[in-house]
Amino acid sequence: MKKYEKVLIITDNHSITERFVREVIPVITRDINFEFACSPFSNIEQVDSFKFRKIDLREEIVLDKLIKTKDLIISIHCKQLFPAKLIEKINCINVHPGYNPVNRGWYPQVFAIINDFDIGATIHEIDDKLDNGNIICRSKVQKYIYDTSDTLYNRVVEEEIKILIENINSIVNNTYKTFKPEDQGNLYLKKDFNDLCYIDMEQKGTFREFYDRLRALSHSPFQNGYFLDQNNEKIFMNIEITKSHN
Ligand code: 0FX
Repeated sequence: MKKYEKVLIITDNHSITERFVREVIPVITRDINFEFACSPFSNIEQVDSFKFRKIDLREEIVLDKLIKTKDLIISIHCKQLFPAKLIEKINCINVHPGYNPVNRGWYPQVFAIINDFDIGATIHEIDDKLDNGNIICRSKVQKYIYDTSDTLYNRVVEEEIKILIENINSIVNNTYKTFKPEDQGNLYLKKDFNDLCYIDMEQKGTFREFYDRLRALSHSPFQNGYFLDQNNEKIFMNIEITKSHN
């Protein structure tokens, strides 16, 4: 198997990429020519010595150049879809903040809280469906009754870094093994999250359902969950949860 030499990291997440540069690249046991890119709408310009160029994966000319010049593309929370032409020609790998196939799609920890799903992190090959390709590795994290979206998300990100460190050499050396996801799992999109944010004050349910909804939507500094007041103005809600230490 040919080892990968010309690797593109494409991302829209500054803090995880910073950790990739500081914690993951140093464990790689040979020199790799990394290039970094982000989406046209991203504001990442540089992490350490790596300058980012903006890449629009909808442009044919961009795809043709990538196909000629790269042999591996790693998406670290890249918000663009990978076109068929690209994934047919180059091995593309995705780092996903969810445990596939249980948590495919948008903001996995939010839907894990709402549905009481398992949650974790996955590295997988990219195929023509969202977060669906063959799995290189995945790992679960604990989910607690006192988690909000952000405490759970932070735990998932730690797991992503951990599995990246454990698997990066087999990925760049092309010695990794994969397995197929067991089933289609669950897929949530950005629209599902936006729908969840509107809280209908007349909705009936249990206190537990409301508690889960509010903690799933509480992620500092964001304002997610809201209801509409008599003037149709949005009133945002966040929950603060404190666990006693006795
Ligand atoms: O980069 P990322 O952590 O991940 C998202 C998707 O969840 C993931 O499935 C996809 N592969 C990736 C490309 O994009 O998302 P983020 O940095 O925009 O947000 C991180 C967390 O912050 C998110 O899980 C929930 C929270 N958040 C974010 C925004 C922008 C909110 O609660 N509300 C928001 O408006």
